[in-house]
Order: sequence, then structure tokens, then C-alpha cells
Amino acid sequence: MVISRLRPGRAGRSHPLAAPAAADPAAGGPGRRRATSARSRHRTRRRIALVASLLALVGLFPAIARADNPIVQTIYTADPAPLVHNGRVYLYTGHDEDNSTWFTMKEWRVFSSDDMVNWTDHGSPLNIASFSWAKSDAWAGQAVYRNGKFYWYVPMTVRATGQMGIGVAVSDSPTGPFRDAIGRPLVSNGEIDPTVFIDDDGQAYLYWGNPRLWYVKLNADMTSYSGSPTQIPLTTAGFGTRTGDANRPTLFEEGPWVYKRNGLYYLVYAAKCCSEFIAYSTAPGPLGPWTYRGTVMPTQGSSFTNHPGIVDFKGGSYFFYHNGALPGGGGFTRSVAVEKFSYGADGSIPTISMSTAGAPQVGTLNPYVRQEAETIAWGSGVETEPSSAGGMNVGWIDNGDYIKVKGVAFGTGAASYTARVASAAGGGTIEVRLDSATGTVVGTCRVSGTGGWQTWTDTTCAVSGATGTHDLYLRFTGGSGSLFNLDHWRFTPTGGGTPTSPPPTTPPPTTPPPTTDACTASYRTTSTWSGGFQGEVTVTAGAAAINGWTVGWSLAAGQSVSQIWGGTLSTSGSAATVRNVSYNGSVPAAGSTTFGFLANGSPSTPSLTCTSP
Ligand code: FUB
Repeated sequence: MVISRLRPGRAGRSHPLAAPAAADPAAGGPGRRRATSARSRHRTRRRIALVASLLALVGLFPAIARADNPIVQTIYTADPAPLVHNGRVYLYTGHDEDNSTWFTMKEWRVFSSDDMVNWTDHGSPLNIASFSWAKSDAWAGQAVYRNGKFYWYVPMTVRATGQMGIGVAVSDSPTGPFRDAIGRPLVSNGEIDPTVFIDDDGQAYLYWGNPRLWYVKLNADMTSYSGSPTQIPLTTAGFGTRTGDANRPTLFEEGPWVYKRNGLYYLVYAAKCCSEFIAYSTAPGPLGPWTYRGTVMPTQGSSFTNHPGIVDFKGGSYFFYHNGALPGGGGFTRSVAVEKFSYGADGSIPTISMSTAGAPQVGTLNPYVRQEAETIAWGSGVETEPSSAGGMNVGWIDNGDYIKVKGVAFGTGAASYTARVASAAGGGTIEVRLDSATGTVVGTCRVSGTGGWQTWTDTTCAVSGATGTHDLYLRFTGGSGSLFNLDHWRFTPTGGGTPTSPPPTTPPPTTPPPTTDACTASYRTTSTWSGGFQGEVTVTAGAAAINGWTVGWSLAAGQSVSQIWGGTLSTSGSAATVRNVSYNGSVPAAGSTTFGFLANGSPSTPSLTCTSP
């Protein structure tokens, strides 16, 4: 069938029908992103508008379960690879370009969550241009953690040969940036879809393949291997029986995912073609012998491929996959989704069906600490882009767009809402609503023009009636066109007293600091209330990039820090010391990053020191 000729990795093929070489997708500044994004925006808008109208219907009929699958609504995502690290799930995906008619994929993306429903967009820390030897086809990969580093194994077309090869990128942080670890393919035999498994004895294995299934033993450095790539025998006992394709007698197609649970080794994979379903086999060891165990997920969901990823997280087991569920979705415009499941007593994986409900929330979201605007359970109409303040921001906000944040624990009540916003236009309004996009308004924040899409300021509004736990809807209203951007937000609890407007503050430096300093730090108070305040510190690198920073100051009498984000705090007497966290230690020359904190006491402007190793 036609699709079969288009599928990757058939014996003897080297992707003659692959998409044209990727345009350079390297992230420029937010301005550049906005310019390039504009072209695709109208296309994206058409499908998102459909989502919005469907959800509006759901809002009118609250008895209908609200959809949280697929996980990402701002772009098409594919080939999920989850990784659990330090209490969060990091989800590594591919990115299907809008309107694709082939696996047109130029970059990989990272999202993360600590509750399985609200997902933070970390943008694209790795793309085809990260590999000087690669031409195109940012297909299915997997990231693993070892010895303080994150290794991301990804397949691409090798420019010199036109064959698929597998590269390895490395980073100190799960969200990157990642760089090519070895400057060449780790392996290249025309086959795809790497998965890496590290056994209890420390031996790491790289598996990959379509149409065959390969493995090689990785060395402890995770960027080289011992021995030669070796085929895993594809027997019908191990991988089931396929009929109608003499060249492929077993069900194994592609997308292997290997892990171990209770001493049993699992190999989960896309089976048969096309359309694929998800099957699994088990073995007593990492190299087999494998026994076919049946279906994990039947053929479903408007995409002729599927792709598995399985993790355990906070006591539950989760199956990630992709389908064509977003408007405009299909075999080349896919979306990643997740279901929770339980293993059988014998270690079997049940048959799992795709759902629109997705996994249940684990815990609740704390609205009284900084939350990134790009932490989203469901977004309608909005997109994301790199923020000049670090990380991502939500942009392309039009009248009627909204963001849903699920399971927000207001407790005894919120007194105010503060959002970090920017607008090169006239701004608009943030309606703070509960439980649906048309639910009770508990606050209304006005956003004014700030003179630039990346010129950030805070807006604060009073909140009343937000108690207990609710889904939070930030609904955006205003005139026509883009209204404003949103970087992060938080609520202030009623317990601290009546919030006041933020006092006049000293803006962060707009010019680079003296070249002799490794870094400088500036402070501003972002809100106050009776008995407490919130502060923000901007760390700015000098003439050279820095890798790690430490900010120190003396707490004034009566001050104590109760919460911090974007840094780790240690105190000794009145001395407060904040060090970077993994994602914001690297600051380019003259670039800046921020951390924030909540404190008891009265605000004062501290004298800050900033050092970098
Ligand atoms: O996303 C491109 C290819 O489609 C992947 O490498 C395969 O696993 C299939 O999902």
C-alpha cells in the first residue's frame, strides 16, 4: 500500500521520500521566533480554534468529562520518551511541523510535570542543527540520566550517507541545552528509534531498529560502545506472527522501549504496519530470549504510527503514546497522550485504550509559589516561545483564548493574583476564573502596553472567592490581534493580610554590567502584604558567560525567607545565600536570569553580592 512505500526503514531503503532538509531551527531571540512563528500561526490558529469551540461546548455541559489528552495543544508532538528525575516526569518528544505530509521533523521538545496533568513547556533544547553531520529527520529518541548528566539518543539522516544514524547529545540539565556529545553518529546502519536501558549492574544497552532489531553495549561514558551492533533474533515466539508480509514474519515494527520491573525485562514496541498497534515481549535478561506477551494498545487514534514510553511515577504506572487527536491531526501531525495503568500480578501489561481524559492528577498545584505561564493542563488559542527572562513564555494571546491549570489548591483563600506580562500592543485583561472558561470570575487583572513583547512588568489584582481546590482558567480578553505575553504568575494568600500594590521598584539593569565582574545582582520587591513580601533578584553575567552563580545578602531584622524558586537557599544567622538551580546556572555573556522568594517581615533593598566560579 502507498503508506507502506512511504514508511521509514524498510530493508534496502534510504529514505528517498524524506522531507527536504530542515531549515535551521536554532532558536533565535524571541523577536526572531515571533517573526518565524507568525507564518505558521494562522495555520495553528485554525486547529486551536476548533479545540476552543469544542471545549466551549464542554464548558456549557460540565457533566462531560474535560479532556486533558493530548498533553500538548500548542504544537503537534510525537514519539514520547518519558524520564523520571527528582520528582518530575520529563517528557522528550519530536515535533511534527504543521500541515506535514511526511515525518517532517526538525527539532525535539521537552515538557515536564510533577502531577501528570499540568505540563511545563521547556521549548526545544535540541534540533537537527545541533548535529553538524545531520541533514534532517528529527525522529524518535530517548533521554536517560547517568552520573549527573542527561544523554539524549536521537535518530537523524546523516548528510554524508543519506542513511539514518543515531546521535547522542549531552546536558547537565534535563531541560538542556543539549550539545552533540561526540560530533558524529554513535551508530549508523540506516535504522531508527533508539532506546537505552541501564541494568542494575551498571551495564547500559542501546537498542534500535526498523526493520531489524539491534543492540550494542554502551560503555560507562554512555557515548561509546564495546563490541559491534548485534541483531536480536526476531522469532515469532519472541515477537508474534505477522501475516501478509513475507519480508517481516514477526510483529516487531519499530519504536522499541526497554525497561526492567521486578526482575523481568520488558520490550514494548510498535507492531505491524500499517496501522501500527503497541505490543510487548518479556525476557529473563536484557538480551532475551524474548517471549511475545500480546497487545498493550490496539490500533486506535487517527495516526498510522504509534510509539510507546512507559514509566513509574509517584506510585503509579504510566503509558505514553501518540495519536492524531488534535484538530488537523493525522499520521504526520501527531500528538502525545498518556494513560495510567496497573500491571497484573504476573507482571503483565493490560490492554490500554486511548482516552481524552488522560491520567488523573497526582496531588495539587500550589498557586502561592511562582508558576510558569507555560505550565498548562489545556491551552486554547495560545502558543509558547522563548522568553528573554529565561525559559518560555505564553504568547500569541488573542481575545477569548485561555489556559486551564488543573487542581489548584487555594486552601483558605487567595487575596491577589500577580502576573508577569509584556505587550508591544495595547494589552488587555486576564480574567481569573474557576472551573471553566465561563466559570466564576474571582479576579480581573488589567494588562497595559509595556513597549515590547519581551519588556516584562508585573500586574496585580485583588482576588476574592478562590478557596479550596479548583481548576483555574486564565481567560484573556481585549481588542483584536495579539494582546500581550505572559511569563509567570502566582497568587498571594489571604492569611498574610491585605495585599497592596507593588511599591516602586528599581528595574533590573538594562546595560551589561562592568566587564570586570563575573556577575552582578539586582533586587526588586514585587509585592507586599502585612507581615510579608515577595522579592525578585536578577543575576546578570558580565562580559563572559558564566556557569553557576551565587548571590548573597544580609537579611534585615525580622526578615526570613519562607519560599524560593529559581535558586536554592541556605542561611546562616542573617546571611542568606542563593545558588543557581540546574536550569539557570548557565548565563550567556551580558545575559540574565532571575530567582524569586517569599519572605516574612518588611521589605528592604539589600546589598547583594554575586559570584561565579
Ligand atoms: O516520528 C518519526 C517516526 O515515526 C518514528 O521514528 C517512528 O517511531 C514513528 O513514530
